Amino acid sequence: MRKVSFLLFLLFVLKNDGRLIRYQRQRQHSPLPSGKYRISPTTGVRIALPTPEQLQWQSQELGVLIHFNIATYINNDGCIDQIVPNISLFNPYLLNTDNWVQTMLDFGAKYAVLVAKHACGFLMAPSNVKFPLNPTGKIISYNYTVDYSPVKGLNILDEFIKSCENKQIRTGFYYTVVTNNWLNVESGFVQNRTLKPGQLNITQKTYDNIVLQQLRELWTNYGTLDEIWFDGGYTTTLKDPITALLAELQPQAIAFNGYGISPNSVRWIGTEMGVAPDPNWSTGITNDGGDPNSPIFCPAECDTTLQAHDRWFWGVNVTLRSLSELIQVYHETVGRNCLLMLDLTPDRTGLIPSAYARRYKQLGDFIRSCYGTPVLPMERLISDDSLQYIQLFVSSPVTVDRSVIQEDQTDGQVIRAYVVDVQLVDTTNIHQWMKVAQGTSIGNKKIDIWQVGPQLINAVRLTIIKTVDKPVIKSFTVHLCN
Ligand SMILES: *[C@@H]1O[C@H](CO)[C@@H](O)[C@H](O)[C@H]1NC(C)=O
Ligand SMILES: *[C@@H]1O[C@H](CO)[C@@H](O)[C@H](O)[C@H]1NC(C)=O
Ligand SMILES: *[C@@H]1O[C@H](CO)[C@@H](O)[C@H](O)[C@H]1NC(C)=O
Ligand SMILES: *[C@@H]1O[C@H](CO)[C@@H](O)[C@H](O)[C@H]1NC(C)=O
Ligand SMILES: *[C@@H]1O[C@H](CO)[C@@H](O)[C@H](O)[C@H]1NC(C)=O
Ligand SMILES: CC(=O)N[C@H]1CO[C@H](CO)[C@@H](O)[C@@H]1O
Repeated sequence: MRKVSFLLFLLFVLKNDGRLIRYQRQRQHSPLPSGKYRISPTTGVRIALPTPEQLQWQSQELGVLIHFNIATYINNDGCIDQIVPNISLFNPYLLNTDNWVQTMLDFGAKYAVLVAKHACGFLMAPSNVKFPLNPTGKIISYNYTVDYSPVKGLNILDEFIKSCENKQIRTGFYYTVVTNNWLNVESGFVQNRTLKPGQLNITQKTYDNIVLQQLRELWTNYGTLDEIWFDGGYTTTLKDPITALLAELQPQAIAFNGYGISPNSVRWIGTEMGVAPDPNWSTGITNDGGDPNSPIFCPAECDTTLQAHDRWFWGVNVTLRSLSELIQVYHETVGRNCLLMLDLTPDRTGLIPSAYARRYKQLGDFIRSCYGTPVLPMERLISDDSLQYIQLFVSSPVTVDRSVIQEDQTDGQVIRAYVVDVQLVDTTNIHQWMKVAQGTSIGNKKIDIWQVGPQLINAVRLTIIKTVDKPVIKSFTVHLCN
């Protein structure tokens, strides 16, 4: 009991009823336009401010990127080498988007982005776009679409959106602007090389018009989109028109690779392995761990595969990554302030193979059982200056092996360094704390699995040791996981 009174002497008690700390600062919603920064009143440094959309997006933590397209029907992961698969191959005769959504729920995904068009050029939606061939000028329809395939009439994008909306999963589309094998386009440009079977000859201007018209169709016909993927970006010629189209049709959408075209941009972490660097900041625009001093809020997304060897489309006889590897991926992405966007691959029937569905559920079950319910303290204490958070378990000590910290980033990410230490149950000296974790970036979430292993403790303490403004901790919890 002496330990408790010592702590109470030092600290200001906020809540002792076992509920979360209520430390909601009264904040006026930022009058600044989005994509801006503020000047810290305490240190004078620039602090990048998120848009409400970016904050909401970051809090989702888990999503899926659905690779399903004509490349599902060939043994080449994404039509590498200018391949144009025969349209009659596309035949998902059992397609059921509710089946996809069940897997998303089992995993815990809050959002789903569907590949509407990948490198092959095949569009999974009907399209009214027409364009002239080079050099004849003959006008043809963009007919490399689902409407000219064996499942003509099936509106996969509509079904996907409806199934997701039924379960409150947010939605978006992926449309590669820079590659289109059918139209002989690579790196954003129509190539001058001998056409391969199935390829057409068009001009660059025709191609740019096709992209803008199809983006308009995708961004008009399927309601409000939450995330739009610009894989590989866009050419400088298309930058301004795409910016204008986004502002006109889907201004709220998060734009992956979208710095410069949308205030709601997020960045790629730089690898497809499912590992974020530590530290990983919510700010900065480079494809790595970011930059705490950047005045641009642009958090990172970590996309990676369930199938082994970086395989994105469903493949014959492909092995899946093990559960333990995927758990590590979770810790090295979500646990390092990155969103984990796991690939989801319906097979050639249009369903998620059952072995795949089981692996997603195993990962979801792990996340729910490990992190779903924290070990609740008897008391939570917070220092006046918000630099220390303590949880007390004194009358019933607990064994825990990890801590999870979340920073409230409404006014920007401000914490620059922290330490977590514990008071062991057999501690005799009340000043004696043992360090179990330390780090720099927190952001949306930082998970620290303690190197020292499980510990039987009376108290755990988070100390913010460096910050550029008064910190606001959204949550600080401890857990015990197998
Ligand atoms: C595509 O496949 C269909 C059905 O097998 C075939 O009839 C057609 O000739 C093929 N088209 C091309 C261009 O190879
Ligand atoms: C698409 O249009 C071109 C040009 O008219 C034609 O050669 C091709 O057969 C059409 N493809 C399909 C699948 O209808
Ligand atoms: C395309 O390649 C051909 C053959 O190499 C060449 O004669 C022609 O000048 C090239 N056209 C352009 C626009 O580069
Ligand atoms: C496309 O047509 C133009 C005009 O005839 C020609 O110069 C060019 O070489 C053709 N491109 C390809 C890849 O065949
Ligand atoms: C897949 O595995 C089966 C059984 O081992 C084998 O017969 C088949 O050839 C494999 N297919 C491919 C594309 O690797
Ligand atoms: C500020 C900082 O720590 N930046 C690091 C972010 O991550 C990249 C990639 O690992 C590092 O190169 C940076 O130094």
